[in-house]
Amino acid sequence: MFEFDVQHRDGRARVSQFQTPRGTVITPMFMPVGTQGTVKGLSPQELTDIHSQMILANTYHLMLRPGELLVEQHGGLPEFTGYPGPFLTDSGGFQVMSLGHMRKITEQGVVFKSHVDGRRIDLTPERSIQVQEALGADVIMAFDECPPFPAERDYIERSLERTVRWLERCLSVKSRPEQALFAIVQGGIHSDLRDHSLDLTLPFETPGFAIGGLAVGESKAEMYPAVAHTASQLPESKPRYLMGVGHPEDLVAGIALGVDMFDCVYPTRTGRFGYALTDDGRLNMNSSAPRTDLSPIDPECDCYACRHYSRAYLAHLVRAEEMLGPRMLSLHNLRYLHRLVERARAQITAGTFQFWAKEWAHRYFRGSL
Ligand code: PRF
Ligand code: ZN
Repeated sequence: MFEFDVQHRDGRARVSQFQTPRGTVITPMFMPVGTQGTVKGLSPQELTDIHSQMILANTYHLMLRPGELLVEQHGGLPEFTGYPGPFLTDSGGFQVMSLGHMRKITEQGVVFKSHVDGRRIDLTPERSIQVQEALGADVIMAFDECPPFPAERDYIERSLERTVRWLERCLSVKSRPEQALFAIVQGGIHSDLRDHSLDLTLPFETPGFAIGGLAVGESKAEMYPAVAHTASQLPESKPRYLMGVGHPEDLVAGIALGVDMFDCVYPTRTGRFGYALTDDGRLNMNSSAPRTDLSPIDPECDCYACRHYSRAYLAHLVRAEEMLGPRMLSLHNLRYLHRLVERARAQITAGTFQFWAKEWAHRYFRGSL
């Protein structure tokens, strides 16, 4: 279980297989975000059709509503949601900090007021694992703290040390061998603090490691070196997950640096806002050009929207605020990212990834951006 086999390498990029109880996934992969146990607007059948492999769900949201015990009574997330494949759950700390009210962090954990009904909630490493075990995902995440950006160096250091103590507490209560717990490396954009986090975290030898604390407001010129520095010190033989990252160019850059797993709300959120991802950049469906364009969003794309609808029809749906519009743009954007990682895997396998990545970026940034 949780065997991770690297099958091809090209520079630092790699193609691997990762075995989970609900099926083998191929990396690099992009995980759609299903915060509330649903990828906004899309059915499980649609996710399967676009070759989603693993869905991310959130401890924070599901413990507040409908409550993890209800999900457990159904037999876990796949049974509750109808999506039969692998799931990963995030541990909740990051969501508390970005969404919770009146939150307070102590050594014990995080206390906050529920955004649903104002109840006082205590989230600790132990409670996060208890909830994640009830939700029943294949991969669960350690309870960590992701400091805001910018934050004092001193604070980031004390916080990453506490995150390691929390990791220890997570591991000591974890009881289900059929779930893999990934540790999370923190340290902001400081390479020495990343080293410190790595030194303290790697000895736990968890079945996978995440790079947390990035994509929180720093520039890409600050984020990419932090990813490179961290990824290069993670074990070759375990999956590497860059949390909350996301944009097409970040996937290509992250894969080049040896990252295997990504998640982000970007494709679905930008779709709901009326944007379509293409190799020529992000297309604004509210702009004038698509209104009269009878071609599909992307003639190369095999998603339902590209096979059945013109840009003009989709632009009409968006303007008329018909719900099929955001649904189809979300579907297309997710398929775009899945196709992007599929193309990256093919290029890594052929040993042509670096060349392809440069060409891809050249076209993407010459386009509508
Ligand atoms: N920690 C956790 N979840 C996360 C992050 C993190 O640092 C990020 C950082 N971008 C996104 N999601 N637990
Ligand atoms: Zn499409």
